[in-house]
Parts: sequence; C-alpha cells; structure tokens
Amino acid sequence: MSKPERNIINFDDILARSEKSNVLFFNYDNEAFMNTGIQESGGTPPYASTTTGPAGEKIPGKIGVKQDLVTPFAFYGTKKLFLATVNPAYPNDFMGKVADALKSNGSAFIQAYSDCMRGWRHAAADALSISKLATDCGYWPLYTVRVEDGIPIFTYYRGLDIDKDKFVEYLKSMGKFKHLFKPKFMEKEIDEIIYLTEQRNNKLKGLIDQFGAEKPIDVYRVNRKKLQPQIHLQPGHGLCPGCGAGMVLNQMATAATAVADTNIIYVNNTSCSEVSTSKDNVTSWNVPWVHHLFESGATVAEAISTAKKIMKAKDLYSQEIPWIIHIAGDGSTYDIGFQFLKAALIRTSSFVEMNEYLKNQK
Ligand SMILES: Cc1ncc(C[n+]2csc(CCOP(=O)(O)OP(=O)(O)O)c2C)c(N)n1
Repeated sequence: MSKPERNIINFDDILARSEKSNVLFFNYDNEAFMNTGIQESGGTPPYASTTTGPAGEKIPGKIGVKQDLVTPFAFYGTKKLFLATVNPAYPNDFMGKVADALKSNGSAFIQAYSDCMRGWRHAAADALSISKLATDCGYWPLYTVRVEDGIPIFTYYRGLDIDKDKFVEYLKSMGKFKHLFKPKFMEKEIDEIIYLTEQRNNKLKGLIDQFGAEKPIDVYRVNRKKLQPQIHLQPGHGLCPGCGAGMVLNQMATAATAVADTNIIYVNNTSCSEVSTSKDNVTSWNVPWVHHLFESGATVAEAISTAKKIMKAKDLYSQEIPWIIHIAGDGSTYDIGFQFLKAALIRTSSFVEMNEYLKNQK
C-alpha cells in the first residue's frame, strides 16, 4: 500500500480566504462538570473516579463509555460543516484548525482536550506533558471532518494508533485512575479502557478509509514567531494554575485574533471558563462576550448570527458581520445543552442562508 499523502495547509493561506463561518461551536473537554465539583459527564472516560461516580470497594469509578461526540455530527445531513479535535500540546494543529474553521462557510464544531489538574488530580506542572501523552498514546486522536455539500471528508493528523505502554503511563499519571493500580492492579478494567478506545479509533480509521480525502493527512504550517499575541482575553482571569482551559482559550483566541482582530462576539455557557473570566461582574474579555445559561448558549450564538444576517439583508446593519464563537464545557455539550447545540449546529450549517429569501422582501 502506498504511504498516505500529506496535505500542507499554510496559516497565511487560510487567512487570505474569503469564506466565513456562521458560528464556531467550541467545546473544551475536561471530562467532568468541574466548576460545580467534579461530577461525572458523558465525556468522562470509563473507570475514572469523580465525585458522583467515585471509585470505591465495589465500583471502580464510572461505569459507562466516553461518548464519541465529533464524528456523529458529520452524519446529521448538514450541507457545510467543519468538525475537528484539537489538543493544546499540538499548537500548530490547534490554531490552524480554529482559523480553518472560522474561514469556512457553514458552521463548525471543535472539541479540545482540556486538562484539569484539580479534577484529574495531578501536579499543575504536568498539564502539558499529560496533554501530549493523551494524543501520543492514542487516547485523543487529532482529526478533521469537512462536510462539503452534505458529504463528509475525513482527514487526520496523529494519534490514531494505540501505544499500550504510553496508554498505561497516561492512566498512571493521574489520581482519577489511581485506584486501577493500587491497592491491586485491575488489569481487566485497564484493558477495557484501552479496548474501548481502540474500537473507537478503528471506527475512525474505517471512516477515513470510506470517506477519506485524497491526501488524508492534514499538516498546518504556522509561523508562531510572526503570530500576534491574542487580544481577546486579558491576563488576570481566575482559572487554576496549570488549567488546560487556560491553554485552550489562549490558543483559540490567538487564532481568532489573527482571523477577526476585534470583530468577534463570544458566547459562553456557565462553566469554569465562564465563572473564571467574569468574577464579581468584571469581565476578562476585551471584546463583546455574552454569558448565557448552562444549556442554551449555542442557541444564543445562533440567534446573534442569524439576526445580524437578517439585518444586513434588510440594509439595517452596515458593518461587517462579526465572527461568533460559542464556548462550552463537556457538561453543557454532551449532556445538558446537547439538544440546543445539535439544533443550532445543524441550522447554522444548512438553512441559515435565509437572507437569500429576505433580500427581495424589504
Ligand atoms: C440547568 C442547570 N443545571 C445545573 C446548573 C449548575 N451548573 C452550572 S455550571 C455546571 C457544570 C459545568 O460543567 P461543564 O460544562 O463540564 O464545564 P466546566 O465546569 O467543567 O468548565 C453546573 C452543573 C445550571 N447552571 N443550570
């Protein structure tokens, strides 16, 4: 079999494109409801210990799977959609994908690996090495799906193959999996986590075989020395030291600054990212930022996008329509809030272009 070909995507070429997303829906996945006290979510991996599914003598943490959130979105029948996973330990891939998403027509959903040193129980200084290990061991594969005219096209960057030694090292690096190693070695449960992850990756490989791009490996080239530091989020937020969401928001905002400058609106569901950037009613954001309920930020983001477009079509809005990013944790993405997200994502990537109809009806 010939070696899969790489598709080199230059950051500057993305910036030069005229395409524009309606909304980028952005989930940072710290794998539990963290700001309310580390409760289990649909994003929590099997056998991880949380406060609502604690590991004890009888039950070894979460009994259930980590749900696959990204690939199913490719099959809802949308017309034009950009879907991707990112990890802040791979910043070129991360920032390239955020820019690519914002500079693609239709809408986008990106899911970011987001370490949580308090909830996962490890030293703050280990946040980056654990994040890198997550992709290198095959736990957090980095891939993209571009739905073009209703058909999904899959590409990937890395992390599709399981490295069992690295996987065990990954599990050992965090307190949330400590009970799998001490007081006794729980081989069956460790093997099961790896097995379930491998099954998910095998499904992904099958989709790449079936719906893969001609050049299936995307490599983003970003000249980070040339990149302007982000100007959306001020220093002085209240996230924990070493918080993965801090790295995630910083890289997301760096790419968004390059694309949008300050013409952007953020909508934030209730979460760590929200409470930590809006303490005592003082926002850390330098650009318009809306906090909405735990569950319904996606709908608000959609409403802002659609309202601006309708006003533009009716000549009631003369400025350039802003870029819109909706930010949510895994609790408000997998669980409470999923219905709002799913509906908003599908609407904004299919029939939002209603201003075509409105143009002639002033
Ligand atoms: C309907 C509703 N249920 C529960 C809450 C309380 N609540 C606010 S934030 C939150 C957890 C958020 O978890 P997640 O989305 O994973 O974000 P994280 O805190 O991990 O950043 C909960 C349970 C709420 N605000 N509204």
